[in-house]
Amino acid sequence: MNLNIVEYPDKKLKEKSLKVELFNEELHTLLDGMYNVMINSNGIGLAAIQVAHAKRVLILSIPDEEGEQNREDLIEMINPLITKKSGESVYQEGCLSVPSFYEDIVRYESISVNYQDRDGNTQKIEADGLLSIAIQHEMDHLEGILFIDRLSYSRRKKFEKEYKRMQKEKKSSKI
Ligand code: Y12
Ligand code: CO
Repeated sequence: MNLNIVEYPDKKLKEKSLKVELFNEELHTLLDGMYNVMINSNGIGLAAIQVAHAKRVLILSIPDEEGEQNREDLIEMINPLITKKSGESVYQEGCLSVPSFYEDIVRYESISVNYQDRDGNTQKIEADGLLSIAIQHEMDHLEGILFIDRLSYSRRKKFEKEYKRMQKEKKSSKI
């Protein structure tokens, strides 16, 4: 499967993703393709809409204590739903769809999530720390929300200016 990362300001990223009903080979091919794209791009999380598939699918590969991303630790979430949330934490987030930009975002500290795995089995996870933040970031993508949508008016204005400048520089360096 040939997958490419969709980058802001592409309107595709604003789409609300649809519930997955079929846990078939097509879904497994998408999940495997997403894993390759995420790892090759140095990412730790990716939602299907970031590779132009509007499905409620996300993957997470949180580095271990040695900073290694192990395939066995990969979490695949289909149709995730937050059932419990508490506390507050701030983390400097980044997103493969908004390259080279990082900002502090407030999220819930701890969450419980019900989801389905690639075979349609129901799973439950309790998360805090980086995993909790990453799940919330990726679940936002399923609603068409980017982390930059959570910035204050003034920080968002600053971002738009910087991002436009960076895109111009990128374009001119390609010529
Ligand atoms: C905490 C906060 C946000 C998440 C969501 C997942 N985000 C990522 O995986 C972001 C990855 C990323 C990778 C980049 O590439 C390199 O570092 C080489 C990057 O830099 C550029 O695009 C130049 C930006 C973001 C999970 C947990
Ligand atoms: Co993202």
